[in-house]
Amino acid sequence: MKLYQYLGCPYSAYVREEFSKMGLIAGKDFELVEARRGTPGREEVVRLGGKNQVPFLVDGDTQMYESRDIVTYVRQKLAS
Ligand SMILES: N[C@@H](CCC(=O)N[C@@H](CS)C(=O)NCC(=O)O)C(=O)O
Repeated sequence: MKLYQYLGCPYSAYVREEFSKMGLIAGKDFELVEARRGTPGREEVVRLGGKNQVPFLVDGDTQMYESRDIVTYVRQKLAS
């Protein structure tokens, strides 16, 4: 899983915090991709998902914007 995000974004922070509560470790269980405006990561977000917005999750064929949807998706994935 790749989570496109940046430090000053509160929605990104929410997802990082929830991932941490689930016991997920960046660099091990998922990849954190820097995606503030003007970065290659942000260009990838727009290219892949078509929207200029973070957080953005890519998990195989699944792509998702919206912090709450991302948290719900990963929680359900871990539970299954
Ligand atoms: N409803 C979205 C809001 C996400 C959002 O507003 N993200 C901001 C950054 S914190 C964004 O991408 N703004 C456009 C930009 O930074 O270019 C969510 O919950 O994920």
